[in-house]
Amino acid sequence: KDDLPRLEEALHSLIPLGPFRYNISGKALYLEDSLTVAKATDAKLKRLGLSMDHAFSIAQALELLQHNKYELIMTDIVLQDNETGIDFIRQLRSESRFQQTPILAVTSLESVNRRILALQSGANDYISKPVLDEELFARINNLVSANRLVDQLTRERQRLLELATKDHLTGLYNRHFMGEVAKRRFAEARKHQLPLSLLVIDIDHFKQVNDQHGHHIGDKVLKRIAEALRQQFAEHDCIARFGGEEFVVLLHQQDLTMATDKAHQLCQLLEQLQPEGIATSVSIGVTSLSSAREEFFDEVFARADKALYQAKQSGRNQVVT
Ligand code: GH3
Ligand code: MG
Ligand code: MG
Ligand code: MG
Ligand code: MG
Repeated sequence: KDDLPRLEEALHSLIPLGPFRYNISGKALYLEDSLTVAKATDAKLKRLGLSMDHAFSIAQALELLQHNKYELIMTDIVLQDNETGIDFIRQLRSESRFQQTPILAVTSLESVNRRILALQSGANDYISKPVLDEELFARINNLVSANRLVDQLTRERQRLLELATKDHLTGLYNRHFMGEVAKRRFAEARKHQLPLSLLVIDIDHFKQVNDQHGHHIGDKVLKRIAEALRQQFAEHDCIARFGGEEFVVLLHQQDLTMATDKAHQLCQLLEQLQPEGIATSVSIGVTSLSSAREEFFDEVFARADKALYQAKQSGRNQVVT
């Protein structure tokens, strides 16, 4: 410990270290059984722009983690009461919400094994005691920056996934994604001999809604109907907006009778709904996947669409199977 200032000095003379600016904010958690070390570290992290919470034990650290969001978790390895930072790291990594949190292990210089064990247990990096300030800052900066990049990419990926799979107006799945889901569900239904049904739902005389009330109100009606569909069907049933005022529902593990019942219920519900105070109705074509031979989505859809056409021909606001 007494050598630390001299070590820092030696480091500075070997490699000139200019003032390096880091852009870190937020909070760090430090599990450390020495109050002195914790206090000294707190002062260092403040210079980086990080505030620090200190825990003496794993239980205390986990308690703090329940109520706080940390940019970084630091852990000492040898703790009191036979606890180790290795246990702590393993515990964190076993929980999905801490999969990605940067963990920095603080190990003593001579304990090579513990350092390796810390990395093997899921620590992203380690730093040796006595801790050199500039090294600590650089390691923390790298860890936090990398994690922020991952966060940003995850959010961006999520946004792109939404754009690629969902209909912008209603938030329902789009036609393309329904095709993808159908492929998997069809294969699954065949493999396990399970029923699968399809509804094609088309709003009746929707052009008139636009003509009489304007496109903006038409959009609101579409959103309201989409919401009703979401409420009416189960999580497992894939609901998509297929075209302008046409929706398709893939009914998970439901045979033709069940699907037809659902379609009748939906027909009645939407007739009563009067979205935006406008009387609306739908026509529905229903079909089920054949268990006798392999079928593809396009032909099953075509069959339901044909039934829908008949429903329209027979006066709308009805179900044809
Ligand atoms: P039918 O009972 O035969 O289905 O009559 P319809 O008027 O509903 O059918 P048609 O295919 O003639 O017209 C569909 C209308 O849906 C035309 C179009 O203006 C409207 N539409 C399609 N997409 C949108 C949309 O995103 N927003 C709004 N407001 N209207 C849309
Ligand atoms: Mg210790
Ligand atoms: Mg039409
Ligand atoms: Mg229509
Ligand atoms: Mg239509």
